[in-house]
Amino acid sequence: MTAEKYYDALVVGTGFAGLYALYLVKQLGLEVHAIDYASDVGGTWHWNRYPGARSDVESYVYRYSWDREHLESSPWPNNYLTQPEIQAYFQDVARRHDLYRHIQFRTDLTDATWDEERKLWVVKVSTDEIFAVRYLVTAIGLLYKPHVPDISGLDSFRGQAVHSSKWTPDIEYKDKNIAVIGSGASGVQLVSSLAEHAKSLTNFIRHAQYVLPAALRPVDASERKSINARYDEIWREVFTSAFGFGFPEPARPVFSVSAEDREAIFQSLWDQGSGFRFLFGGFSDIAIDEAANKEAIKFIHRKIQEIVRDRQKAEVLTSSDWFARRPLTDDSYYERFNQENVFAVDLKKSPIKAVTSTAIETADGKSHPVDLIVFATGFDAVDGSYSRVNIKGRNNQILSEQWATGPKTHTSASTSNFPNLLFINGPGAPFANNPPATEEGARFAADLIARAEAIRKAGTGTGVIESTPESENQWQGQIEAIAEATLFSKTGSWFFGENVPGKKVAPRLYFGGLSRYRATLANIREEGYKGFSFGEF
Ligand code: NA7
Repeated sequence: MTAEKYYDALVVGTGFAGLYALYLVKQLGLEVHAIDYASDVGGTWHWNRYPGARSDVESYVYRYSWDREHLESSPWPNNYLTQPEIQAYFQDVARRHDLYRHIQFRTDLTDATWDEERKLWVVKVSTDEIFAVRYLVTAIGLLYKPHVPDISGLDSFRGQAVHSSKWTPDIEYKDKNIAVIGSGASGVQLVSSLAEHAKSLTNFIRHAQYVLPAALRPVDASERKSINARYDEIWREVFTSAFGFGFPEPARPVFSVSAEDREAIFQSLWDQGSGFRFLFGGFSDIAIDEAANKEAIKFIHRKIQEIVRDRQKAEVLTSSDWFARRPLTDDSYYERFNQENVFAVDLKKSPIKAVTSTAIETADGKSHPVDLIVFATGFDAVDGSYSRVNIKGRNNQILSEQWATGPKTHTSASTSNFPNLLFINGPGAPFANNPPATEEGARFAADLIARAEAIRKAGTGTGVIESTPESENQWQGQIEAIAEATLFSKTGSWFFGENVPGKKVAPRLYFGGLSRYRATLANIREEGYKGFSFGEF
């Protein structure tokens, strides 16, 4: 039998959330170990390495806020970071803070069982090792488990088929007939980059989206210097804003200004770039008010008409949904459809019927010859990252069964029946710029552990962290009420689990904003960690 290896804490995942959690738990003086199925740090940014993969949050706030020296010195040449640049940043962070020696790569979490008697998690991993740990800190990503639709005949396809998050550098795409299925953040970037080299590229689109320009540009030394000088102010603004993207979020409703001013503001947002900025950086009510949303839609539709010359392609690219999904950002997606070898297929009109050995056949009788199929079809998101693992809590409760009617957590940190199991950036996390949002979650998890350790060491309790079902219902109630007040709830997406057939439809993220989330956590701390218990005697 394999001997158990004991650690005070095990951190699972080494993306933004896990790497910082590892850093913080290490600082508590605990014996901490981390595992990651990947071969290096980076989380999402390790896996999503398709051509054109790039962050759509500006470089100066797409990073950690807490290492001032690194913040000011780590290189970023453009206003948006590419996947290789982000991966290099993670590697640098891990090296600077001596984190690598705690991380075991190529190791997947498969099972975790709570041992009530010993008050430990017994964790099994893909290497057949067994860990016994007091705290199980999971930072396993919002978007990890690929969603690949079940398409008839796919097995017979003789070309290459790959999900966007499984792209490898050896995949040949130059001079190939390429199909990109999906038009979310990944699909849009893939179309934009692959079309440059493809023999032909066809984007199969079920719901067209709204793609705003990035306005990608170099950042020179003087701009960088002025950003460095303002970092305190920048992070203060980030952490006290609703979405944390580094731009102001005016309180001005769309119809509080004249039509002429509105047009000028939309144009300025368009020129500055970023889908997030367009949604949140000009007006306060685009994501919540139908009439306001329609004004934004009108503007974007007009841009599509202006850019895309072929009327039929433009029609396929024109969404009839609310502009209230995750906003998309890309400089050349729409332009690509002016290439004669780039096509757009409307899957609502002509669904995919089957894949043959050499083509994708659609219901309108057309056969689209294809050598490479890229499934940019998204993920079994949020709780999907957990349902692939067998997690058994108190009284043999299975986590995926407890969450079958939709996941519930107390402020995204923990869930009842699963003592000392902590989530960072899991269900109930704030919808916001990811690095600062995960920083909040990681700091809170570390604070919970510090509190539990203090109680345990003082002998006033077991130090077993648990949230109450009441506190979870309250948090989920807030999540639902806020989501319901937004147009996000009126457009299907992974935010609600609607992208995966059979998945319980329920809001999975907190749309109340980063600053409110931060304030909630601060109040909980001040009120003696209200809603959590620590096994006090
Ligand atoms: P998304 O945003 O979930 O997009 C997935 C896309 O794939 C979207 O266009 C879907 O169409 C499409 N899709 C999903 N299933 C199918 C089937 N069965 N047939 C055709 N098309 C399908 O995933 P991404 O990887 O682009 O982005 C995920 C996140 O990563 C993103 O939010 C960023 O935060 C980074 P639909 O719109 O559902 O009709």
